[in-house]
Amino acid sequence: MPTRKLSHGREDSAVLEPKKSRVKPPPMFKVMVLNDDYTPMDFVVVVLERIFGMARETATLVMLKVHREGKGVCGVYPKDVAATKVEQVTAFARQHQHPLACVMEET
Ligand code: TYC
Repeated sequence: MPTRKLSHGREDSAVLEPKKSRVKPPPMFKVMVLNDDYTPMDFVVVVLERIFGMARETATLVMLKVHREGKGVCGVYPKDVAATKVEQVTAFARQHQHPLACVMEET
């Protein structure tokens, strides 16, 4: 078994330093929806509830921020999860003939 560093040089100490991690945390990606002039506000709220698990009140606040500011973060995920969210939003929007755009960006 590899040895662990003691908090002070004495061999009989029972206190171990936390082990230094040798792996980087995975890169994370923000998933964002973009404003447009055609997607109904109610539809964006449903997307935020269904795909990002937001409560209606939070979803409404995020939708209004996107409407006013042009884009907004829906969540931050590892790459594969973020890519799936983008696909789900895009597929759901196209099924309903809305142009809603969703993109991901490394944090
Ligand atoms: N701007 C849209 C409207 O006025 C609403 C909207 C909000 C669309 C957020 C997209 O990501 C969006 N109907």
